[in-house]
Amino acid sequence: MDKIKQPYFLVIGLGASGVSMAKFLSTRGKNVAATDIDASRANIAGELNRLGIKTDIGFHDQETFNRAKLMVPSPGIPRANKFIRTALSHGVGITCELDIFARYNDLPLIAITGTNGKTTTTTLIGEMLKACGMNPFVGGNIGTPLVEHLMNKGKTNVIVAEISSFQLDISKRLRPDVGVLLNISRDHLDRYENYKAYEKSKWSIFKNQGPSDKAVINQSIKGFEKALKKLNSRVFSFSSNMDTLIECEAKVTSKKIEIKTGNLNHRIETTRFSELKGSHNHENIAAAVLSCLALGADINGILKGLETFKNLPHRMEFIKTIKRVSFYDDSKATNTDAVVRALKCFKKNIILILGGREKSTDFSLLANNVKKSVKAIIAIGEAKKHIKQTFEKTLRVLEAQTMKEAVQKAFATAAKDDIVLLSPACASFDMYDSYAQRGNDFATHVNALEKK
Ligand code: UMA
Repeated sequence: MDKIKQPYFLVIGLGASGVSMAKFLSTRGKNVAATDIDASRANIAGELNRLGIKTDIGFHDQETFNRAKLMVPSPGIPRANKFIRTALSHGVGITCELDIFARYNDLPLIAITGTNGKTTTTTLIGEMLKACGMNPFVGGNIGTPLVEHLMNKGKTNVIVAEISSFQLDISKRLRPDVGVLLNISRDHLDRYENYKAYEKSKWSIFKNQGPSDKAVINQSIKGFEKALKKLNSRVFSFSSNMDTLIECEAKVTSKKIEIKTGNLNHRIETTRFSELKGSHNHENIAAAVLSCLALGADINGILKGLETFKNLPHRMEFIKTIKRVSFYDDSKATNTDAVVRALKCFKKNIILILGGREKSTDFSLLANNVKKSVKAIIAIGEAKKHIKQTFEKTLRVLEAQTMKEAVQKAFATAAKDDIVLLSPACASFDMYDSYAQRGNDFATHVNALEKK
């Protein structure tokens, strides 16, 4: 890299998050350098160079790291990365998108985290606030980096942000007006030292909150009681368990959600919302309603937003029924807990397409639910062998090299009224660029079955 003006910010990784960050810092008059280890990101370098941003593409140079004032790694790049670690040992500072956003943002912020259901809940909150007449910016881990809002504020009057544990890991300053923790279960164990470290990262969403802030929390999360003692914010809790530590503001049962807070006493009949199936989705609704109420929104507007909500693609998305076999795309289920939730939506007769890239995944966590409702497993991707070893003694496990083969084998195995469910419990990156591409490929091959 040519000589860079000192002092400079070093943006590490030029995916969605890094590109927006480099541009944002540059618009704020900062000296910026950026680097991405992937040579194919060269296409983005030209645009950044024209903004005066120096780039190292296709490699990382330790000197560029060591001479920076502050490093801003993308969420997918851990602090344990060797270039980052070495620079830290040379006294270089580190910050992240959340802290930079927190520094410049002056709007109310609802921040949603949890292992599963983040995107659905974030989107639902956005729809509810719109129905209440507000102008939310909906971004973060869901796809649009938060700093995009800072570059184009428009008429936005509230921020609704999906936040991942990766984003929380380095953050020191994030202080959401409403923080939301939906659930915690085993995920990303390839990145964290252990499960406890992952849990800690999730709970840290509340760490800077004060008495004027609100914390919307699922009481069923292990550690709730301990956390309650440490929280400074006002808690709005929800739960599907009837036996709770403190009175819930939202009680979730199989058919309804009872909301009780202040003078409000309202019952939501969940059977009316077929787009959001399963108790996990009812918890997402409860969290979304409480978050909007915590922000001061009106219940009638909130309910209007719920009425018109359409489920997101690749989350228990019904594709079609062919010869009485129904196909569902749940490609977004990238951990075992999400698969358990999906399996619970059907009573039995499931042909499950499972596999992809593991994240230190323990497939045996699926054993009880697989036993109850799965007839056969079609194993795909890098995890094929591990899946076969885990389940072959209990049920039929077939391996498939491609999604086409998986869909064809699942259909050949299915009888009338069976369900073929893609719910992989793994990341997609061994075969695809994203879970969405994986889900689309599944749907393409399902649609092709009819033409045979
Ligand atoms: N890279 C390096 N050096 C390395 C490793 C990677 O330069 O040592 C580069 C890669 O070549 C690539 C870039 O870093 O070009 C990727 O950065 P990234 O993984 O942070 O991905 P982004 O495209 O910036 O997307 C990130 C989030 N990705 C992750 O957290 C892994 C996106 O969440 C998010 O939507 C986006 O920022 C906008 O905020 C995705 C995700 O999978 C959906 N999140 C995880 C999840 O939901 O489970 C946490």
